[in-house]
Amino acid sequence: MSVRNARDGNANDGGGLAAVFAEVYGGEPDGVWAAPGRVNLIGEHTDYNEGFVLPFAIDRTARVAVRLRRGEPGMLRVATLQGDGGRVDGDGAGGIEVDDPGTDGGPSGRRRPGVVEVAPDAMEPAAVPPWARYIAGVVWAFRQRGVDVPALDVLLDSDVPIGAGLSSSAAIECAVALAVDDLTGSALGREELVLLCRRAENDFVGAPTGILDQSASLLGTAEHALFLDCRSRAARQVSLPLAAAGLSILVVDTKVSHAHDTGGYKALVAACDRGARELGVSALRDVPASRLGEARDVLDYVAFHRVRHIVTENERVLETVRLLEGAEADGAEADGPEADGAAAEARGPGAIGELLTASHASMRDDFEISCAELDLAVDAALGAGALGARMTGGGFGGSAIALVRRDAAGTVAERVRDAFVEAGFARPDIFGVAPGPGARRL
Ligand code: GAF
Repeated sequence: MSVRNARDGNANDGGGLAAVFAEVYGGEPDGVWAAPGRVNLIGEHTDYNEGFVLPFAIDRTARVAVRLRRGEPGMLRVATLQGDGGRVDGDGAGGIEVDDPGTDGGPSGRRRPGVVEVAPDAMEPAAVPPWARYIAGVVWAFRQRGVDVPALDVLLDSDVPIGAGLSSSAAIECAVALAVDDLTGSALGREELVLLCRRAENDFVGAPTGILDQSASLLGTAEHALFLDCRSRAARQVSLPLAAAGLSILVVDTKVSHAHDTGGYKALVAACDRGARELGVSALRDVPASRLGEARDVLDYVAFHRVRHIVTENERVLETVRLLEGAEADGAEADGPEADGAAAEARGPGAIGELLTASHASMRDDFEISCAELDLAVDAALGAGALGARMTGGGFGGSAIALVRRDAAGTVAERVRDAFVEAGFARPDIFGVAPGPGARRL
């Protein structure tokens, strides 16, 4: 049995999107920009605790065709090829005007998506349908920063699955941010765009998230994971030569969907803040493992367990980086599939499996953000020979990842699917991902 690649059957190149843009808005876009989703290899919920993360950009992207209508006041028009995004239900429309979607399709033969119009003085979350908030929020954040963004037409498409814990929303934000940065000449630079997108997500969408997702999407590079210190924002590319090591990473999208602007994520942030306050530090990053005994004595049950996850997870990230960089330092020995044996598995990607699995246990037991489907995905993958497995992303659903030997990928996927059928769960979507390039103009 084979495992399909992430891009099979759903890629939409820039030219295709530009052609649909012309049908929808009339006229060519100024360009098409793409930004990837991410898999977080390890380092979960450490970002807003000023700790360490190690995500990689995946080979699935959100793409936006964009045109500035220079000289026109700042009306934003947005449309999407995803789902029924262009259509909003009666009372959700607020101050938005929604075109009737065409039914005949244009030369592309596809149904023309509806266009949502957002007047500059109606630029607030309640006036924008949920899918469009990530676009409007970025435009709003540019304007808040004093960048003069004129009227703008945007057409979105994406093959990052929504609600799967792979940062479909950050991918949209980053694609739009790069487009607006390029077209307005604001030249903020990628590090600033990370912060701007986070602001859009925190203050416009209303999700109190950290900088993990936007950093992976904007700063990621092919064949590498991004080691990021979320306090100093120092970033380093760490080689992740999966194919050369004879390895793959499988994503198991459980189809249990999650959202971070709802209560669960906010409660976690609040518990971490409480833990930090009661331990007298500005962020949990500053709690060493040697203080966990004391933390157990002074904190309530919930705060202690959240703190313990953050403290141990930061250590696991550092150890993962050590193992990956140790292999890099070994140099030539890591070259080629021939190096798969004992040496490659003592260091390098083949050596990080146990850390991934320990991270999952910590999220399940201390952070309490797993669910039956994620636990089953992890257990079934490990039972089928995966080197390590963990849930990835914010939790409460979404995806698990499994580090597997390439030649065992099909078997692992099949065993996970069988386990889901046996448990009576919905059929998961299972696919391979590779570390791909960060956001770019197509
Ligand atoms: C979500 C958030 F958006 C990130 O900032 C991060 O906190 C992650 O959950 C958990 O590691 O993806």
